[in-house]
Amino acid sequence: MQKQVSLIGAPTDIGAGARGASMGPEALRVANIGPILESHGVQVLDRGNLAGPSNPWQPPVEGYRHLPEVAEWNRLVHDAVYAELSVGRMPILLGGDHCLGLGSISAVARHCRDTGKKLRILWLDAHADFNTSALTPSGNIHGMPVACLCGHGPKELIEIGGLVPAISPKWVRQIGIRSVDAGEKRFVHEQGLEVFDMRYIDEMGMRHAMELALATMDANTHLHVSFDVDFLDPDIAPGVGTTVPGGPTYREAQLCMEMIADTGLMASLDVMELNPAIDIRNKTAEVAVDLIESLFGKSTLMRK
Ligand code: Z70
Ligand code: MN
Ligand code: MN
Ligand code: MN
Repeated sequence: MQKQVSLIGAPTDIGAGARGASMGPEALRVANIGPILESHGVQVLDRGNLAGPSNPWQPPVEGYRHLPEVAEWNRLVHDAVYAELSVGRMPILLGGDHCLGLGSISAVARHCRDTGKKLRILWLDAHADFNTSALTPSGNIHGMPVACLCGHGPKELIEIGGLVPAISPKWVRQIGIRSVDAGEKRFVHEQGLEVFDMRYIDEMGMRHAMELALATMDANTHLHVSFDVDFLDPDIAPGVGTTVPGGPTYREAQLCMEMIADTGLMASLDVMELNPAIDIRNKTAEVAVDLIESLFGKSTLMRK
């Protein structure tokens, strides 16, 4: 059956440390995400943009910047993502900053509970996003969604999908990590997240990292991909709020996406942290869409 995809725009930078990710959804549309997916035989419905609170750009309060607004945006994302999954469509969340991974994945986790699916999450990112209010150096909630999903965070964030915790750290595989705060690093180890950091990828190769990251999946797995565009090396993806040098090259990132596509298990996707205010002629949006094509099975002429 034809894959049925729904695009959900979440135009906000409410959890970020720089303004501009609010323009991400439109930049992805300008880079032709819809028509390009259709050219790969996918049926695409663009649900338009969610309308949440504006960004008051205030300093953190008790370790969180904009907590009420972050909670409201995540409730909207949760409801929209859950609704698409409930009617058998594949949601693609167009971010928006990565704090919204919380709303998206809590909806996916709820859907997996409803349907008896095994959830696996690939977190493609330069950052572990595993801070808490006690550990965070910034108060920016886009540095906290994975911890919140695992039950470590404020009530209004951890309860969004109904069940606390929404996920187990054992379901997460992080790829491309290269910027983790000191306290956050200890917490990642303590909680037992599986991390394929850049050191690992440099030594063992993207292929081996992905083979392990995808190893425990089977036909009953719902694979969620949370793609923070700052996963990519800044050479190919300068248009993000926080560039971190030493990320995957174009070729490594393509292989990563192709190996995910080969599983045939991806059932939901986030595309986050694209920041057109910092980009060069929409280059980063275009590379993101190019990689998303590979996630949907674009492959070279040499392979069938
Ligand atoms: C740092 C913090 C961060 C981007 C996540 C950075 C967090 N660990 N930055 N995504 N772009 O402030 O928590
Ligand atoms: Mn389903
Ligand atoms: Mn992130
Ligand atoms: Mn990041």
